[in-house]
Amino acid sequence: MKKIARNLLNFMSTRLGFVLTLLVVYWLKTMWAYAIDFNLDIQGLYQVFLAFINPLPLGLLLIGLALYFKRSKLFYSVAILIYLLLFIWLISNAIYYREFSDFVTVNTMLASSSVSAGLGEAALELFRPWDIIYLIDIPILVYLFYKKQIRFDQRPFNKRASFAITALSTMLFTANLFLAEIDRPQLLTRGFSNYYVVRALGLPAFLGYSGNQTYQANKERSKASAEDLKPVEDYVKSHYAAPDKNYFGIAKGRNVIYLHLESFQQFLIDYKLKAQDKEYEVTPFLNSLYHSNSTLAFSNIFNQVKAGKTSDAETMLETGLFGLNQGSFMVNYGGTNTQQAAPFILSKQGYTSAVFHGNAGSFWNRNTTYKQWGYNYFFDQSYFSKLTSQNSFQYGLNDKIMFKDSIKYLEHLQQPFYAKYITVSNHYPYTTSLIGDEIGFPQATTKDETINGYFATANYLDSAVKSFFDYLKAAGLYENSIIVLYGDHYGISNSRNPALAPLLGKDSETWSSYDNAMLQRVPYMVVVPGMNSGKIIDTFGGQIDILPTLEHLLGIDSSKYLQVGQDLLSAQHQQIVTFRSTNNFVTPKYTSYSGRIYNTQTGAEITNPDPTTQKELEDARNAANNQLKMSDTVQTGDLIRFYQGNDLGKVNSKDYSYTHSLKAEEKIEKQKGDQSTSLYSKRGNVSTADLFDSPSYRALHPEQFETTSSQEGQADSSSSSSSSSSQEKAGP
Ligand code: GP9
Ligand code: MN
Repeated sequence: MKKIARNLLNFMSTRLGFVLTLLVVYWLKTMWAYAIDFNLDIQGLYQVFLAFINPLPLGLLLIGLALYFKRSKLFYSVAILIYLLLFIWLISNAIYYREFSDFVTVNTMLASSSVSAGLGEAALELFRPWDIIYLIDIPILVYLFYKKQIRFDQRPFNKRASFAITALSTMLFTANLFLAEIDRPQLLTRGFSNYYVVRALGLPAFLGYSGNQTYQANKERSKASAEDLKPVEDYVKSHYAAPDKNYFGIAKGRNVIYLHLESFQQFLIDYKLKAQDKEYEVTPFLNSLYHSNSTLAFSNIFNQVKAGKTSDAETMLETGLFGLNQGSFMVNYGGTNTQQAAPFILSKQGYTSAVFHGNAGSFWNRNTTYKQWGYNYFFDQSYFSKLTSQNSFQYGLNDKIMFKDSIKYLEHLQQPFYAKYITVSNHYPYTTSLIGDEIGFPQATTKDETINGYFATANYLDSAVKSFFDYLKAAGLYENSIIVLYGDHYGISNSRNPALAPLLGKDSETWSSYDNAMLQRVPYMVVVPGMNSGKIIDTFGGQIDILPTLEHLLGIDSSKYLQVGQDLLSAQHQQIVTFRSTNNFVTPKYTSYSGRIYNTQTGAEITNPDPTTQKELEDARNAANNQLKMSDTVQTGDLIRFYQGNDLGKVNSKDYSYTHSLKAEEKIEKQKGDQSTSLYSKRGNVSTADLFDSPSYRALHPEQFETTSSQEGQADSSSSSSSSSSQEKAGP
């Protein structure tokens, strides 16, 4: 035993031995941080393996650089310095993570105020007794040197051997990258979430990744100037679609509740799945909303997302601008660009805003982007039930539980509020086995497992939405709210569509790009309780048009905002829907998709367009491409920072914090006293949490569900609610 220790100390007394010692200590500390401080959501052996090895390649590469130094003093100083830098980076992240549930990015460091917000005064409070583990190596190493148990090695390390170490670690890092890409394709280009990168590649690589992101964003940004705004302002002015008088302001002052329907495609609406010789209606509740005369339902709205998927949909709906051609806007610019987003615009009308989402707050960089958008609250996974294998999957908590858990926060929001629920259960891989009590809806029987599960998870989402509506009615929130539902993007990708074809009554063999384009339609429904003139509207439009539509419904003049969409209810709405890829678009007449042109009405391919058709196609193509171009100059140039065309002002992200949100809500209720408009206050400080998912409530309070003549406009949220006749009629 003694001999082994002696040998070990002798090895540590060589230069290579010293480098490897530091590497092993750094590795151990990283493992500790992964296990204790970070929530990396590591699943399966493969990810465990990746996390286990990832500190080593770059650790060796960096500490190994010291070996190039000949002089002993220099070698030891450089090795220790690099080691300390790695260590400081590790512990800074560990501490920062405790407050922000995210990693330190180069952006956060540059905007040092927000780092100090996390690491300044509060830093001391953030230390935990067991942090001693992070420091324990230092006295031990000092002691061993002091006692001459480890000696300084005066012999310079062979240059070629140093080079070999560099080459080896570079190779290991390349292998690490390769393995990471297998686990999560497009890990670095799509930038899903910071913790994905850390989990797969480690913290030093994350620093490089985040530095590159900042560099790329700043490159465009620094070239941009106020001049660049001119064409955008002209564009916005000339594309302004004036509101229809019949709709302008019909929801003024009401709560706005967005329900983000994950991966939900329009074809699910009214769809019946044939299984075991029976037909199963997949989404009965959403179908009832679709046909209700309280709903403005749209049948030709296309998703316009690209690699940013959910985050692209959010970007469009919140800011009226597109996501990027590459990667996610929220990830690359969301936390830094000046933006005039819906929550901020509505705050000027007295709205309080909140997001509810059952996944980690850092996914898609939401936690920083939402601050730039002016969201007052962000209730992420950390606010809800603890995740178990029964109640969640890799993208977070099951929707029903998220809805139920949200009530205790929702009821404390000051009204009117702008609240968004981002569901997740209907997300790839559509594994119903993970939705506990909801197993039962049949699987489809194609040869593609992904397609087979899609209907059951959509059915689960449908019933989750229904329980939420039941709650809204029971709690008296329904009448003075509008509920907007939208699908964010496809659930079944184009490559799987031929296998889906038979379920849609089509032939896999003749499935075309036209069919793919048509499947990009997603639901968009605005439920306006009390309104009786709801209908299904065939206007062609996209997600980019949803914000101006909402603004007009709420009676807000949208003309002064730099948004590139158009109110879908306006007579001036131009029906040219651009996909987030150049030259791909749909109009009621033409569909241009994947390099082919079709007649939108018949689906027939147009191979030899006559001159008139050619001209019309060119006009549509230019209009579509121009819309993207305008949006891109604003987004990549961060142009809103120069914009003087309205008096909205700028969000100060430092005004927002997403920790201790319930306390913050309660504090406002207290301050406002009798003036508090939260549901909780209005109901005499009684919680409505138990009204969720409780069918018995209906039996106890039949008077609240009786058909009464509907009242337009606002209803007092504290009085008993009454469902509008139209809604009742259409209800399932
Ligand atoms: C994750 C969820 C999914 O939080 O919003 O994002 P997606 O994979 O659909 O882009
Ligand atoms: Mn999504």
